[in-house]
Amino acid sequence: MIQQVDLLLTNIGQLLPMTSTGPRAGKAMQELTIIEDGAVGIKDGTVVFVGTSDAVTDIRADKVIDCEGKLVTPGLVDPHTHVVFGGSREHEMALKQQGVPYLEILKQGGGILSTVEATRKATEEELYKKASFYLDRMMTFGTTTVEVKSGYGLDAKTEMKQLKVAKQLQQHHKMDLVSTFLGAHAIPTSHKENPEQFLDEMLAMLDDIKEEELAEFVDIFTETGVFTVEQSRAYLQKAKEKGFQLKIHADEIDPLGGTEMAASLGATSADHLVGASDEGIKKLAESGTIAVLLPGTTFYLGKHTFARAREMIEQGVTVSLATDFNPGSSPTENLQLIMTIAALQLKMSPEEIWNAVTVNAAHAIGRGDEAGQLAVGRKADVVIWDAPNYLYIPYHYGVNHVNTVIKNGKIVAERMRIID
Ligand code: IZC
Ligand code: ZN
Repeated sequence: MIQQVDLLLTNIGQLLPMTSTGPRAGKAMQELTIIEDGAVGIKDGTVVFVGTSDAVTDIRADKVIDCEGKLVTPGLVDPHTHVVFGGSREHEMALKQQGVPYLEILKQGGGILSTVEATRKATEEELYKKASFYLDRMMTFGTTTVEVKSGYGLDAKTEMKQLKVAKQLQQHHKMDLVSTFLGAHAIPTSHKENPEQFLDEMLAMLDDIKEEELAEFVDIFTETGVFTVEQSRAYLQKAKEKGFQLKIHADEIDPLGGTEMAASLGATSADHLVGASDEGIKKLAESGTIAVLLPGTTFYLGKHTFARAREMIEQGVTVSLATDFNPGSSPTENLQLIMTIAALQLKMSPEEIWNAVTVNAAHAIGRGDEAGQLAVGRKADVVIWDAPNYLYIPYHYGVNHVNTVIKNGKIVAERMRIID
């Protein structure tokens, strides 16, 4: 029987379907199926065929793309970003060069708090336009699903403004977004002496956030000078009771034990984990809490000690990777660059890296059934890369290897062109 499709990709050099029944943990992260001389058929925004080119004789297509031996993968998933914010922090680079630590800049009212000031001043329209620009750029780099956090308001009004902008982006931007409430991102100057009261104010927002469907996850920055493990545990426990899934900024700078706490609360993910203890790693493996590693942040903070990805994988942890795109510690939309840093500094293999930015990243944001895999019946989020094989993306670094991005079956980005 002849099958009619809207779009057919043929002559794919290496096709990575990334199909997996669940997240890939530990040694299973090394698994990678490669279809050579592959083809993908798309109809009504959905994948209807994945296989080899010689099997497509009875498929008719409105449009055919000859992939000329290129690599084709699912759209990338970026499971940790702070895309909605006002202003920027380029002035902090000189402070960093002078050796002023990230947490010291924050303590002096800069860092996150300076972004809070700019975000409070910005209108909803301004925030929407700015975030939309960054999301467009992410898409041109091959990302088709993104998690986005609030946390630059630190008061009910501005947190709501950020969450509403995220919801509007969810509804109108081509990117798929998953929203996280990070009201507990820093202690605002007004509550310096009373962080617990501040956390209560943030908790008081949860019913409205739930009712208006403004966030699926609740996150907290557990760090020296920000929130303690005890405060974080009590806060997250209450969020969990209200039906939210949990994420935690854990052990990013100082090893406080946020990793163990994340695992014991059954968090969906624990993120950063540079200072995670042996015990913390063991607990992640046991609980299935996904480790979202952000090596671009470690690199950008000028640190030399990276998260212990090798130990995590050897112990059976499910590892994912994200940009942590934010105006302070990781101003980049480029997940391909993070893949290179993961190879060089986390010593992750190319196979582990591809699992980390597709199937595992999707599971880290509760989208395991939707994103991160190219399979019949799933939405057609596909990237054609200007690369002959999957090893090539982490290898040739700092540039954009995207040839074509397809989102829900439609071409939404094409490679940079020189205009004569
Ligand atoms: O704006 O600095 N680490 N939060 C926790 C951040 C980095 C974002 C920022
Ligand atoms: Zn973050």
